Amino acid sequence: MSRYYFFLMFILIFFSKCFNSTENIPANKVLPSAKQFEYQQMETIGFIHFTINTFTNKEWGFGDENPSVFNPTRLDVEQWVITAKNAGLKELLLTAKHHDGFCLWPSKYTEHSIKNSPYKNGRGDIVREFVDACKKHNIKAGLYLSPWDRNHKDYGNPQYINYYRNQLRELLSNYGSINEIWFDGANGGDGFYGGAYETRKIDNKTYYQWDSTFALVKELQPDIMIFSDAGPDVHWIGNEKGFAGETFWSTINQNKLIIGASDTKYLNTGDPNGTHWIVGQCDVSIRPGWFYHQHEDSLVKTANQLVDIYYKSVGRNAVLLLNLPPDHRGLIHENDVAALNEFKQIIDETFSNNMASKAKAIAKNSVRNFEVKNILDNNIETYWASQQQALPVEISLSFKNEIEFDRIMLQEPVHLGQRISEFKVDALVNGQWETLYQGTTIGYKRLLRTKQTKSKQVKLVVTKANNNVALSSFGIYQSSEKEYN
Ligand code: FUL
Repeated sequence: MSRYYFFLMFILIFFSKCFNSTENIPANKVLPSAKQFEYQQMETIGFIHFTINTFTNKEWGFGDENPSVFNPTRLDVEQWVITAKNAGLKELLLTAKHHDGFCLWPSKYTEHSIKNSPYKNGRGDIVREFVDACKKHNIKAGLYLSPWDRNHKDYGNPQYINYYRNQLRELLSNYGSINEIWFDGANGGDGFYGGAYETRKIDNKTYYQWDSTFALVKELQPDIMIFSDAGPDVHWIGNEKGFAGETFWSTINQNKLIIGASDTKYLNTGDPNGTHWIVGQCDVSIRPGWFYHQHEDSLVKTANQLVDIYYKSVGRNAVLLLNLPPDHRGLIHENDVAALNEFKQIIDETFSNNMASKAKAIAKNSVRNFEVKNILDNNIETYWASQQQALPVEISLSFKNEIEFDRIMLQEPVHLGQRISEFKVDALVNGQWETLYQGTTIGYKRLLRTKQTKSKQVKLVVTKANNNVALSSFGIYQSSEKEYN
């Protein structure tokens, strides 16, 4: 009996070794954490800029505002969450405290908060309402806690760091699971500072003692994603337009990054030789400002502008963080909701029909268990991989009947690292190969806008990569008629 048992075990181990997925393909040195991989797959998330500025019509409050002006009359946090959800956003981040220092929760460490406002007669807690609404509608919740605080008397002194960490403790201990914490790098200098009315600049490198603050954050919420100019989990893309670089690596040298003082060009491209994996995040507002201003009601970005941003963020291997600032009623304005809904419709119409799913995929030198059909199954975790490092590598899709298209989607299985740095897409048009697109990086997702093309055969040619080429998706689509209208 036991002999058979051992024999059976041997056979099982032998086969599991033969079919073990990662053994055949060398993984890259720098890889995303499981949580970063999951985070990237959210693709689009939203920002909610809402505070005392909404009522004073400012972008940066000075810190001397009277809490009595904070008085939303029809605040409906669920409307924010439902609006975001309808637009396909998977997470919402709320400005729990912006640079003016006013807190949307009744912090016990300051009087400059919602507890001294008319909202719910001082008994309100918008962080609580927000987190609960996110939970109810199954969307992740994140918080923004501005390090720069123009209200606090101690800002600029070491005591302020204790205050800041106490607030972090409140937010990360009392509100359940928080998916992301957003650390801003701004410091404009002047402020109220407890009545001092002066300019206080800090040393970006030393003042906040970020290392120990990050450690505290992870201690309080081990799964949280930390965003800042320098990561460690997610980094700023270097502009507030929502555009990642056309070449964008999720790898970067963390020691070259300083919160509040990083090279924005470097943040925008990442680094093929980067030592750390940090997801790129493209933040942009649906309006010119981050906070609501009535005079911007006619300046809401159009659905087509949002679509363009989508191609330049999600379509360039980054996550899109779109700001939707509620107005003084406490609602996301009708114009914003309309633009967002139309944006979602265009994206859905474009990407709902992947013509490649009817194609026959062909590639030479596949590694066993990583067959080329894996690029057609809409699953980032399954992929085709090349047995050899020799380049170029070609993956082609052939169709029974001619297809007509103008959009292409490519994905690398980035849980094995980011590899490709030069590629082109060709199509056979009237018997001749034509190059539709030449590009550099692909990463988690690359979306290509090509000219309108009719063809029966389309191929991806990879000419540069830092390891065996692996591809998890090759999709072909026709853009919605609503685009550019
Ligand atoms: C910036 C801030 O100064 C803006 O007010 C806004 O919050 C934006 C997202 O980040 O650095």
